[in-house]
Amino acid sequence: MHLDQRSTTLAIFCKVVDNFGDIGICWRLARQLHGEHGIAVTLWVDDLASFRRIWPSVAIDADTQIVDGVRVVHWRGQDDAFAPADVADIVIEFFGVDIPPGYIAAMAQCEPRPVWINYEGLSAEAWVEGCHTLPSMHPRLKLTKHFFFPGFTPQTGGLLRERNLLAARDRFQADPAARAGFLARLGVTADEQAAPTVSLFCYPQAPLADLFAVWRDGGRPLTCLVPQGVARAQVGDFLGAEPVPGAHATRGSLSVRVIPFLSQEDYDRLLWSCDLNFVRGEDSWVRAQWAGRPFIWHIYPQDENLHHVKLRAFLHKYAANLPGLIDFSLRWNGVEEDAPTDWPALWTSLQAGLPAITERNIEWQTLMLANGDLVSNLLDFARSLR
Ligand code: TRH
Repeated sequence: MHLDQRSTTLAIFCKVVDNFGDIGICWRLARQLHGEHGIAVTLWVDDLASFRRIWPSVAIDADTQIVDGVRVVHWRGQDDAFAPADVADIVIEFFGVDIPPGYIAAMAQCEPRPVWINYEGLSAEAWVEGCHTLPSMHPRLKLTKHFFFPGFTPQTGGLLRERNLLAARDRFQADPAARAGFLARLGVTADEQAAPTVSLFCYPQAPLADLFAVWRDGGRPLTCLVPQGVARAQVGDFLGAEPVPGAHATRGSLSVRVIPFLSQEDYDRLLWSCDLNFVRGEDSWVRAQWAGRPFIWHIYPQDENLHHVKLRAFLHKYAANLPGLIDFSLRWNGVEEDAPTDWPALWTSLQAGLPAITERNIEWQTLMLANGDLVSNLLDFARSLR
């Protein structure tokens, strides 16, 4: 049976491990599958409160709800029973979460079997290409799961990108009034808007106090916009106040303002509005690449510094000829801390490299566009299995 677009059903199982990346990516995936491909999507989420942070129209007490055409089910546990009729044509387990055993048992009774995909994390490491689309047989049941990896090359699933994203970005960035109105809506004053503006989204252990000191003593005004909840302790220390939306302070050349934690769509507008974006994890990292502005990536920390390998792999591919960006990124991520970090020198070198980084972003986007968008690639792969 071919996966006819009009009748295809798809289920995504998402557990919010910590932070917002899991639900951020799954929600983006679900919206695009439904909105651009007409697929009937059911998104199973365990933590509706986190979901609501990035999409305010989500009800946190509903067992089932329709949000933007996507059926959202509150995933409460592993004990539910399912019939084959409950099983979708395509089943996606995000980051290898354990799908309810009853659902898997029902999958094994379906004829034809559903396409079962383990959606993996994004990495620039070379081994990803060899694992992308690999099959894995279920130990007991007649079921096969396939690994699907986002990535930066044609031998991977590519990057998530909505069909209208770049056109919407270009319209916004070509319209100073759109930026002014958007930032004003967040409480950013005209003076703050007039200075070079940085958005900050990082993990709490970022060396933020050091960077704030460089910006404070830099001699040229700089505005830093921080969504609520980001690096709360260090931002609070700088402000000398609770880092709640609207809290702000200017010390020396640096103005820091806490803005509300934004919807996913407004977060894109923030990235499009700023001259430099500090991003983290996976989804905001990809959004920064599509925003076309220079960005610094704070990678999700892993044990035994495994994330350092992943960071270097990306920097090697993206920033090979941008030494100022590499040096700054490594130190921002706590790599190569053998000698004391000269933050003023790192910031000066990064700033000097911004024109070359902007050039590289244009080239990088062309390369990424050539890989196709992840959702189309995923559907093509799923159809190839049926
Ligand atoms: O929140 P994160 O650190 O999520 C992490 C990473 O995804 C990591 O890879 C994963 O292993 C871990 O979760 C479990 O960073 P990320 O991936 O950028 O996800 C944040 C989401 O929140 C993203 O979709 C952007 C969105 N966001 C908003 O919607 N509004 C905001 O104001 C901000 C700052 C982010």
